[in-house]
Amino acid sequence: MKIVLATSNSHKVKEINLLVEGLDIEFVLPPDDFDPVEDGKTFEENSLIKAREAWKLSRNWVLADDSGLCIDSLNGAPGIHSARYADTPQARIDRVLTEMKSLKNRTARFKCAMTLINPDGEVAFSYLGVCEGSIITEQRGVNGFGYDPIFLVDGLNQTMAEVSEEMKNKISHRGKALKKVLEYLATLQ
Ligand code: ITT
Repeated sequence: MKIVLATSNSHKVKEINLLVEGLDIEFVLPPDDFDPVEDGKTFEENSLIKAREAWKLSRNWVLADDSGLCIDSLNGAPGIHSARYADTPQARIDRVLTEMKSLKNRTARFKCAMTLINPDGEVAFSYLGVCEGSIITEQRGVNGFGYDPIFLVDGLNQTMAEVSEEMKNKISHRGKALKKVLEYLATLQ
């Protein structure tokens, strides 16, 4: 089955297709005019906004994900503003490290809200994947993207940028949410 991935990020489509290799599922980009206004207050709301917008344009199965990093001692920031916390990925990391300079509590989590909409436009399934960890004081590792180099994964002595891609897919907020979505899709066959 074909599923429209409600994103303008073609890298995300490539990545997610690797995860469904061997299954009868292919993720595709939405039409070019996909440009949702992500003005929700939560990951779940923004995920639903993206999913609805992609469904309006395609009337197909649609999967949307909205994700980000939530840091307890920053009252949940950068949260839904993760992608825009500063101009570049490095500047976003630097901003977090500066804001946390004197803070003792370093606990944080990545969240990923996935929303699956069926061809009738109904929400068929939704799930919030969470990955617990803490923010270290100096970045480590070169894999992954975004805030991965400063996120130490709970239970591992590695940052998300030090684990392999395969491992990240197993333990990450996005990997966990996708697993649940695939379990749901398997019940339809
Ligand atoms: P679309 O909305 O078009 O899908 P986006 O890049 O804005 O693309 P998100 O809203 O899901 O996608 O991502 C928000 C930001 O959260 C992302 O740019 C990263 O800074 C951060 N983030 C999300 N998942 C992450 C991960 O696995 N590792 C590191 N940072 C992550």
